[in-house]
Amino acid sequence: MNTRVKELLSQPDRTFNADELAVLAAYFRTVMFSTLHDRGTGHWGGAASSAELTTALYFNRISIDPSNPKKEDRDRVILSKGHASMNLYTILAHRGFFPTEELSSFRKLDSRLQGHPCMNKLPGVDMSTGALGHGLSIGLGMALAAQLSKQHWWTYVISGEGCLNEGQSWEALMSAAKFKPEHFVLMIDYNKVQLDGTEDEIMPLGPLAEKLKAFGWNVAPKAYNGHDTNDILDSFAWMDGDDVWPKAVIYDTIKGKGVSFTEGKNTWHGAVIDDASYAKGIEELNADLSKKEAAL
Ligand SMILES: Cc1ncc(C[n+]2csc(CCOP(=O)(O)OP(=O)(O)O)c2C)c(N)n1
Repeated sequence: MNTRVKELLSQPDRTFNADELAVLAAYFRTVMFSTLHDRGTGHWGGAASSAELTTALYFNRISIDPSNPKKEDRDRVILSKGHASMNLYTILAHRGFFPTEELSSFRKLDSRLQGHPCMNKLPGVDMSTGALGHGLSIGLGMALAAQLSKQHWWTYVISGEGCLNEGQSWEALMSAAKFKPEHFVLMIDYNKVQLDGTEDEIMPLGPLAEKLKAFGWNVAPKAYNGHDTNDILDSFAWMDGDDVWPKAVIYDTIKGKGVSFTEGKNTWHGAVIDDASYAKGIEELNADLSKKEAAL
């Protein structure tokens, strides 16, 4: 770990600004890419897609306590696109939920870091995910639990558009619009590329914002850039803006973001990162990290 990142991560304050978040996300990408290469398994494309979204949530916004992972009134985050587990694991480790050294156990037998996140094994995981489309229904339950118990935690569901291909997501969208739990937010990592093709080839979702509105959701007035930490912080300001629930935010993202030859390619959804690709890719990721550090 380089010194600047170390300094940032050793700060007790967890409300980093946009430039600091950009450095952290760039660093986390290097960790994810290296770990997935070392282990010869896992999902790079989707993990790279959500890197800034998860970094901004965990290092700027949510209220959690890594020393008390089950704290009753903590904010909840559900990574509905559970195959992007390496993204969540990297964030949770660097946020203090478990030692960063444990990342190297990814997908080994008996590891707490399974291919898809397991809430019963790993502290910090609010829900086991992996079967696409479950996250929103579960998140709705958590948000309703807050309402019923008169607590005020926020519930965030991070969903790929693959989750929205599942009928269950649309049942949850209808139910949430009926019950309107406060502090319930759907964050859509909209990279438009899935496992074996593009969204348009598999199941076109557009016009997505209009559909969400028609289902009764309060939808952010624009699609934010999910790799621009300034834009993500603006989306957080929008979440805080009015009291109309539930809220949905669409983020335009790029699958495999950060490595030129993986960007926008479904073939890099879950491909093994071979040595030659690793050498080329890590050079690009390190260069991006250096550029962002220089801008601090
Ligand atoms: C119910 C279900 N069907 C199929 C799969 C196989 N699968 C895993 S990831 C994926 C595509 C995910 O695409 P998206 O949600 O857009 O994620 P991202 O592009 O961010 O990786 C599919 C079809 C699954 N995990 N669950």
